[in-house]
Amino acid sequence: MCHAIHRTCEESKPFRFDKDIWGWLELPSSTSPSRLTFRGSALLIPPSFFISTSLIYIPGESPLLPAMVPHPFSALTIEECDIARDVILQAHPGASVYFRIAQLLEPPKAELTKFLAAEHAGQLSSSTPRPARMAEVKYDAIEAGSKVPVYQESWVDVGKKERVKHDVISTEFHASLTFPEFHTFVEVCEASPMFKEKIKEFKLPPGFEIVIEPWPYGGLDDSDENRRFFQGLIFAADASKKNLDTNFYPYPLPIIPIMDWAKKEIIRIDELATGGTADPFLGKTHTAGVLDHCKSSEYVPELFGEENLRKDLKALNVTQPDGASFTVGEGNLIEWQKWRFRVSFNPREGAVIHDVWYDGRSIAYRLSYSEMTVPYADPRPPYHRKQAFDFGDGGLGHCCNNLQLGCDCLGVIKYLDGVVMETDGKARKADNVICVHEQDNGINWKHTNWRTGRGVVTRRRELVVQFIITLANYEYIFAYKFDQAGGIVMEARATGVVSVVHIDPGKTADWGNVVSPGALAQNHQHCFCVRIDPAIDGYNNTVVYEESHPMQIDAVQNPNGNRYEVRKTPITTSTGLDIDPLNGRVFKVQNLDKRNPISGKPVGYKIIPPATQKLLAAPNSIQNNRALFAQHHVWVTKYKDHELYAAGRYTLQSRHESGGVADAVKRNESTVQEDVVFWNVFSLTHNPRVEDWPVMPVEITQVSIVPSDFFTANPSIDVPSSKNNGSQLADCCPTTNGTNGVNGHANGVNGVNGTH
Ligand SMILES: [Cu+2]
Repeated sequence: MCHAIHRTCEESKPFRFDKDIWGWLELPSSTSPSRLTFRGSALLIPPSFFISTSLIYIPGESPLLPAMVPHPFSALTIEECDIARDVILQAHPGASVYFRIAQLLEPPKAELTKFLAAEHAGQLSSSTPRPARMAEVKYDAIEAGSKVPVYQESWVDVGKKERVKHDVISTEFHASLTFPEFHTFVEVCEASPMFKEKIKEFKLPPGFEIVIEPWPYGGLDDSDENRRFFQGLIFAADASKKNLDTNFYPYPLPIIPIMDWAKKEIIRIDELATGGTADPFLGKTHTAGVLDHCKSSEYVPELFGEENLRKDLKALNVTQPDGASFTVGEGNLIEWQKWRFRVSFNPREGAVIHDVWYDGRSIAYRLSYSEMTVPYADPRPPYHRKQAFDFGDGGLGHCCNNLQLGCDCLGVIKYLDGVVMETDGKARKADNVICVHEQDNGINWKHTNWRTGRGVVTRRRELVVQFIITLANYEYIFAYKFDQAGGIVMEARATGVVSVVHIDPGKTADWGNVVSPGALAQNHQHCFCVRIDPAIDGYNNTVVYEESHPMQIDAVQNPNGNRYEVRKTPITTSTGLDIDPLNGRVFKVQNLDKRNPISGKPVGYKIIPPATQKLLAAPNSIQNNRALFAQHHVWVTKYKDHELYAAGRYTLQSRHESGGVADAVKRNESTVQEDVVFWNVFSLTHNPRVEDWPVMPVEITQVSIVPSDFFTANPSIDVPSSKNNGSQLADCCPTTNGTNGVNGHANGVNGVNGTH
């Protein structure tokens, strides 16, 4: 039922616009023209206008339909994907088209920033120019009369239903892979007489069945023809357990079948050495009963044994009786505390954060996880080809988990959906690919006046925007965490099952660790790259690195030897740089045109890259050449539209990184008070532990982005220090004197006295 309204808004009181209400809204004339936030967009409106859930009508202007025009940052809708598909099909009449990826092509920044300026000034109106909604569509087309698929990419203006750009991509590059390609690989493998013959050489334990785990082929060898290949790691599963989730990874078989995609044929089966450090890199040392020494290790509770699960965990509930403190508006506009930003989802990068503001000041234009490569360090061929690019090779949109209420996050959670296009061009909603929730992360700030015992403490509340991907054996949990002190953390967690290969009984190998009998988890790295497109009080910024160096004793400058020198070096030209933890190197993105009124220094944000290793593969190795982005911890480039991917647009089967950050810095552009982009590469050198088996506990790596002379004081000083009424004394432990326990706080303060 609808409720018509004709009412007057009270000045400065928010008018909550509920579903099913429509009518004329009058605003006090003194406020004319007024600002109104409608579906996440700030609008400038006259005192009287017609409003409904999907429409604002201002007399004399054409009706504004914000609901039908997505925000320029919003991902493509299903309808827009359908239009893009239809335009592509019309452009290739009679062709067979195989769609790989369709996603929003973000508008040119110069155009979009004008729109954003109007949005933030509350001046959006129906006549504000909006950037065209553009789809970037990647597909193969087999034209009528041809049998050869040709990979191409098009830009489609969705509003005009027109293709505006079309490129046939050189066969030097390979299109990112799709899930159906993986399924085809499995089918071809299962049907292959060569594969069946090879499997017969193994004497599998009774009831065991073959499991094929498809992998990207990795970097092409010089001897490889530049064709599209797939490879697979082969395992065996104990089917007698009658549970599809039985863990097959403890049973690796020493073969890797290779499929030629064009022929849909297994063309070769690589036989894997199964020896230890002292054994040759090639040649067979295993016996026919290859799995005889392998042991089951289950993790799903029904196979692990419910009776084996620990029983002493009591409930820990996160309750938010008043609901969430954040709101999610139209166009995934998230407002929380003093933060305001948008979230979008695309199949290549997952969740992306746009247009980040704090307390009315801009911080960043765009934050994203740009790329990740996982090179394996087992020197025996063909393991140098075990190197996935988890963003570029496949696009992770299809690998994102459907997040589960009460499992992946606790508390009051908002889930956001994505849209992905299937290979037949059908767009579908990917449910719950992003979750947004608040969490408590211990103490934020505290001070106790030891003279009086009066302490003031505030909790560190964070807003988490998270997505999780499953890539065969591994899981990655990526999060953006916003805090109440103006800081952001970009966090990657690695979990899942470490990748294992077969090893003979009793042997060990320097390039890995035996994590289960017969299963060697190979050493590897996870090299991540985050892309930070800052906007510190505007888009023109400068990156400066700051180091703290010891100083010699000097009668004038350092008479007592306690002084140390803080050196600041601005990055004047696009370049790659490294961390230097021993000199405390931190990077600051500053706006040199704006000074902090307290310190007189430029306003800025400090980026603290984690102290991790760079890519370890040798210079000129194939692994290194295709991941040049991982040669430095930091890259500073000048912004260029659509330059988003650290290892370039095409990573699958690459021999050399092309169009990534290493190429971008070669433009030698000025980066002083320019629109700069900061890329941080960090890694997890993962020499597996037995404790990583059968599923590894998360390894966490974080990049901190914190204000540095941006504000005039601790921005979270206004966070209330309310006492949590849900907290209670533990009754877990026998106490000799309960009263002492209650006095614990005051006693602690007195204890400080004792140390002075
Ligand atoms: Cu790992």
